[in-house]
Amino acid sequence: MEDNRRRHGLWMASSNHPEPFMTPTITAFERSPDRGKGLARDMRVRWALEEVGQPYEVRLVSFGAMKEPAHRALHPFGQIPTYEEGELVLFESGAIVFHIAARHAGLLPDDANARARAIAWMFAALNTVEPPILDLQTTRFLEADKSWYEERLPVVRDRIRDRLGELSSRLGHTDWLDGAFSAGDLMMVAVLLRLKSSGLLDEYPNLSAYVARGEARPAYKRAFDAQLAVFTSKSPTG
Ligand code: GTB
Repeated sequence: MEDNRRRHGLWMASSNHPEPFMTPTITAFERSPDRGKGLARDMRVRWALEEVGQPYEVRLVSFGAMKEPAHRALHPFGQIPTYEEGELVLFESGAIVFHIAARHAGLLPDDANARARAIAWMFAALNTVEPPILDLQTTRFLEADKSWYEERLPVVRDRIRDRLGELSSRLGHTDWLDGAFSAGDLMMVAVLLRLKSSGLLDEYPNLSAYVARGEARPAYKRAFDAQLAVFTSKSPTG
């Protein structure tokens, strides 16, 4: 971590003793609709911060507050997560994770080509794998009362299977997508986790094992516990 910070000139210049980054603040749901399952997109940001060992603060926002001007100044679409670090304000979980990975050691390889490939996997997770998964969630939660729901559901599930099959073939018997664990794996696992309740992941044992490897990482567990604590401390039933 230290070498990477020096390379990017991010040590505090006035100090004899190098200081870490300014503590970033992220936003998360005050009451996540997933009831602490770690499926909201603050989870991937928390995980990245935990992987690189960067402490962070969390500001919880309600659905109402997300749409107020103060939050929209940080996030034009009135969503979470956001990321504030000094004067820098970011939105979009992909951009935030990339920023964290670029500024700290641990999530992107030093080799330039391997680094570019890890970034490509981040984009693949967000642009190629996540969209059909989001379609399934939209269909299940917002379209279940439509006359065509029963016909549409298998079509949407098959589109996900197409992507999972391709990803499964590429992963093969390896632990991670391209050598050592990277931000590409972090993003891919975060995206695939949203399929857990669908049963689709179980059809691809190597992908299930891949997701389990991600979940077994100590940094993932710390991030998961932190977001769960938000839910359990707020839940009327504890
Ligand atoms: N592309 C953006 C990013 O990657 O950061 C998408 C951000 C986004 O969709 N944020 C959601 C949000 O703020 C939270 S994560 N929604 C409120 C709104 O749009 O008004 C999406 C989410 C919500 C709920 C669950 N869940 O209950 O399981 C999972 C994921």
